[in-house]
Amino acid sequence: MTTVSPRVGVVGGSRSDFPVLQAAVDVLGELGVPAELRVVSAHRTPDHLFRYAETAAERGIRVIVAGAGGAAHLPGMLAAKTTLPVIGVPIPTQNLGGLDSLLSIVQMPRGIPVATVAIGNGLNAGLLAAAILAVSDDELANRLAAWREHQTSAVLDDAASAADLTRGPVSG
Ligand code: RP5
Repeated sequence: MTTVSPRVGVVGGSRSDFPVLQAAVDVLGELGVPAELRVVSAHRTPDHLFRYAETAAERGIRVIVAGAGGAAHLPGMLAAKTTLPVIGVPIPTQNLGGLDSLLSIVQMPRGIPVATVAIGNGLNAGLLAAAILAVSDDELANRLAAWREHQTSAVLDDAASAADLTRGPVSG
């Protein structure tokens, strides 16, 4: 049996982050990009975080998507330990709606960048990871362009249906 090495490492601070992060894994799957989904916690498993970051590139990982909620240090700490691009996903939180996660992730100090998507937007994290890989992968770039075209058609179809509804039933 041959196993395909993941090119994108999708990690969350807790399994409770997985519903948001699954959207990244799913769209990467649609685009034919192998991805893994793991728990890596900055606070509960800090040594594991260091190991993950230090070994990611040699395992074939090219981009890391990291979701965390609240005191969301996971994306920043991963970025501090690897030069692979890191995309942070602010996870929605119960008391502060994920604004806490967003501000924790987006306010990185100079020298250690983390790309940050909108609160709860795992889909965009997956698409951005694919776009980064597509820079050096023409076939993936074509699949990404097709994905975008399909999205555009779906939006136009919806708009056409909505226009039909506002016109009401055809008489005569
Ligand atoms: C963060 O704490 C995780 O990223 C998660 O979003 C949040 C809550 O974790 P659980 O209490 O659900 O495990 O580290």
